[in-house]
Amino acid sequence: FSTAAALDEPITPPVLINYTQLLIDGKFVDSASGKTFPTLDPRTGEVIANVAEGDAEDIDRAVAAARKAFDEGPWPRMTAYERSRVLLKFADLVDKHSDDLAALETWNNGKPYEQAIKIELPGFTRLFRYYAGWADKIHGLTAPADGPYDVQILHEPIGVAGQIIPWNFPLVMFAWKVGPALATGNTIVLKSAEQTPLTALYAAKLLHEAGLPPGVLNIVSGYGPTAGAALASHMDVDKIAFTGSTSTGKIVQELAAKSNLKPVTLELGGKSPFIVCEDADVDRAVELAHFALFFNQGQCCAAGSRTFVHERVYDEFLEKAKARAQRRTVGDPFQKGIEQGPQIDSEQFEKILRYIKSGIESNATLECGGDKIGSKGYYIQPTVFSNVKDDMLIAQDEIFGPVQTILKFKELDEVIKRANTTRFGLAAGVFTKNIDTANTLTRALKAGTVWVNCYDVFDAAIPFGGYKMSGIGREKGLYSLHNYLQVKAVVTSLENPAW
Ligand code: TXE
Repeated sequence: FSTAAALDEPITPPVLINYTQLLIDGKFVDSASGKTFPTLDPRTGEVIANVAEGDAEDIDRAVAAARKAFDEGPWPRMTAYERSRVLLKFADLVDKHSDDLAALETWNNGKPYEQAIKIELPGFTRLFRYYAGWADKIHGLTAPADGPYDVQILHEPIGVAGQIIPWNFPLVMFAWKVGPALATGNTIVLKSAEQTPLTALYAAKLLHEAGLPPGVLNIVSGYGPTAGAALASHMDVDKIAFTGSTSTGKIVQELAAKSNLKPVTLELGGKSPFIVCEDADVDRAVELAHFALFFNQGQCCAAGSRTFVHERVYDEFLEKAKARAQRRTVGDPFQKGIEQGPQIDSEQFEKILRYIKSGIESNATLECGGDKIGSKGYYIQPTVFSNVKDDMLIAQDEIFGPVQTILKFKELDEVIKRANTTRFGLAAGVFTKNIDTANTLTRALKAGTVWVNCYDVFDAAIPFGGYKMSGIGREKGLYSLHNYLQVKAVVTSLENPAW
């Protein structure tokens, strides 16, 4: 991987930062307190911009704007076709600005520019186009009744949606939340992650250029315990959607319950198994397991972070997995051909190094990596542990970094049990040529997504979410529409009344 010397001279990002204020009621404004907070470059830890810091008072202003836009229109009263056209126009504008958005995403998050421009920007516009397609296809239902009644079941927008997103995929998370909420006619207050506030502001500006009326989408940058908590506990917010850690998800649900019982959807952490069966083509299994764990610096909720390998192929797999990790190109994410950039911030960086230490102390075998890279920023060596046991911390907790833990198994029943022995249930991977093995595993694994001979396939139409403590509800696809719709039954007597 790149040398530390190369990392000491970061490439100048090819983009300017134009939007750093809060976006409330269609206007960029300072925070009520006038406070700002620094947003950092993960390559160096240096400040790249100071951003308006929203807190409870700004959330109040944003919710008031969203409420007015919902109650007085025009957004919920525009035809669904008109709403759909705004979303389509927005997607076209994002295509035009995709270089800037990708550069900003890389600068603020540290992910490889090639990943941002080739995977995340196309995924972002695809998702908005998908939900633009749904906007005018949201039908109600009718139902039979035991009597002379006409029953209509209407699907109405829920109102003001609060949305709290994390830093690992700032634009993609924006799309998963904002796309379905707008398609169904809601208004929004979105709190971005404090580490990555920049692309949400840029994207929201483009949505306004595409014709979104003021107040429909408000963006409040700021911290979780202040701005985030104010949003989750707001009495005038009708729904809250959150993506982040399981511990913060619990807080959000509690705040929602203690305020106005707003419905909550949560997309939380994971410790997903990736199971390599005895019949696997080892080279392909190694490559896929590597991608499943190391993609996005290992900062994926769905990361295949427990690599279970059948004993018959274990030794060969281990040797090749180690060689693959050692070949991984780590360096300045703006450089071509780079697979891995820095971790998001010093907190995550330290947390990952602590888990690596814990793996060594618990007598897992450190096959490669295990240390930071360079003297600046948050780069970590691709790390592989073998001889990992189920009860080790590195096999139980979400590390959220480039640390692969490899575990050996013998029987299918045994691996099913071990794979499911976790408080999480977000995703799972299965690698086999045997259809019976695949069918057995896909039915037995307790996870919201099971990928067979593939991983991290995130199409707009495929629902995503977790079993157990990985979350509540599903995002993307048809399922996300229901998160933002109320159901109203209208029952009309068919009798000719006598009065
Ligand atoms: O998450 P938080 P953090 C996991 C991952 C990571 C760990 C901690 O394991 O190492 O979480 O990361 C907002 N009320 N994931 O600390 O705190 C916060 O401002 C309301 C998994 O960054 O969950 C941000 O916008 N909101 C994950 C968002 O919650 C609050 C992605 C996420 O931050 C709040 C990220 C509060 N009291 C981390 N406190 C995934 N599922 O993909 C914080 N927030």
